[in-house]
Amino acid sequence: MTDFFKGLSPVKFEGPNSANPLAYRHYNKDEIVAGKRMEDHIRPAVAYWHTFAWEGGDPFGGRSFDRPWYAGSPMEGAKLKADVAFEFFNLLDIPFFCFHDVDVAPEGDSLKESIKNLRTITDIFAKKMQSQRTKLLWGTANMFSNRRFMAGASTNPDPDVFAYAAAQVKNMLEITHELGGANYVLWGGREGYETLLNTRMKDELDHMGRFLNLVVEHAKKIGFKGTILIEPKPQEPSKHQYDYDVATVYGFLKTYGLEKEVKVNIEVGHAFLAGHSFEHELHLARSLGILGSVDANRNDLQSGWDTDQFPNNVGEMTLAFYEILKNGGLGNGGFNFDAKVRRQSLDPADLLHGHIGGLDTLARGLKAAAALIADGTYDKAVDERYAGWNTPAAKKMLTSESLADIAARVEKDNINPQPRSGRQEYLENLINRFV
Ligand code: XUL
Ligand code: CO
Repeated sequence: MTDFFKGLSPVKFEGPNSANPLAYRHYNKDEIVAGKRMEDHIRPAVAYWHTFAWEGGDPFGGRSFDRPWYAGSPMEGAKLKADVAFEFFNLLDIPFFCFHDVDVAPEGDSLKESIKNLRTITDIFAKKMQSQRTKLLWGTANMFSNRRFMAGASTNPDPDVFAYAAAQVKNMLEITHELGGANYVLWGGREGYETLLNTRMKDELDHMGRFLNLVVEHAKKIGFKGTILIEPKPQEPSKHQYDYDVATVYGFLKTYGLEKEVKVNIEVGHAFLAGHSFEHELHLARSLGILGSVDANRNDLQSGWDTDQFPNNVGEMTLAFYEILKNGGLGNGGFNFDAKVRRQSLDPADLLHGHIGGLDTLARGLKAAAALIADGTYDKAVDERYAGWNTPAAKKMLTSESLADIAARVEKDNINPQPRSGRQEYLENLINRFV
């Protein structure tokens, strides 16, 4: 045991009336909601990067945190960080974590050395995962921080960078597989452009399509049964990113023949940056059959960048869980807290507060959505809005009638549509009854 969390005890469910700030008030992992344990609905994960690798810097200042693993040799630091991370998973009693290769071990002077460092730490993970219940929700390769990736990874004009990125993903995919990871994520932070003046978009998209096909092929070859996920984001760090939003990613997957192979990992803040709501992205993904997993956080509504705050909006999460429940759940996916405490939140306890608040918010959203669906009034209202399409005449327009047939029928039957209320306020009030 390290002494990082000295004096802090495992977080327990104490119920909504508890005033203990280090207890769950709503997240009760074994409680059955809509026929399933709460934990099995949410499948929550700690993000290694925000919680253990991020040092509290911002564009105007460096490190604000002071963690014991900053001192000494980088590999010793990485081992200490791993010990602290697994103690944290136990304290929270959280079933999953997620990591990038570079979050857990220092990069070496060559790919070979980087992999050696990485495997030293992931071997430690593997041992720890035998003795505690923590599992891997997903692994990913960081192909955006190192300066070699400043013009992209698979979309880089330099084929050597494409090759290096391919080698990195091959290794991280294999490690994810060996650790029993449920998914593998690709977020293309620099797969896009800074300026069109130096960019050939079609070439870059073709290279990205080829790269993803190579990843899917390798996953099959090694017997990885998890889901390959693309995480959409419209910009930041690049001015324009190719995986802009769910709709764009679906078009990309179709173009490169991958719509049956790859799903999406939808992040709340990224949806906002794309000018959508979180539920818009979830709804579209489930309609297209590509909803895979979720990066849970929230964005500051006044800022134009990705603030990665912990979720605390029950109304938003209710609408999100409505979509997820209607999708039949997230399958292999889950809720990764892609969220960080603010840079003034220096204490180990702050890491707990962030995750406790996030989990309680998700629990309330889940229960509200389950109650909304069980009540049925809302679904019925939407069904009624589209009920006209159940008539044989309407169905014929979608199957056999030509444009001319339809036009003739409108004249013959004197069809004269009468507008009906969309009842938005009624629906908003109805949903708020369950939040
Ligand atoms: C960046 C982001 C990443 C991905 C993983 O905005 O969300 O942390 O989730 O690379
Ligand atoms: Co994310």
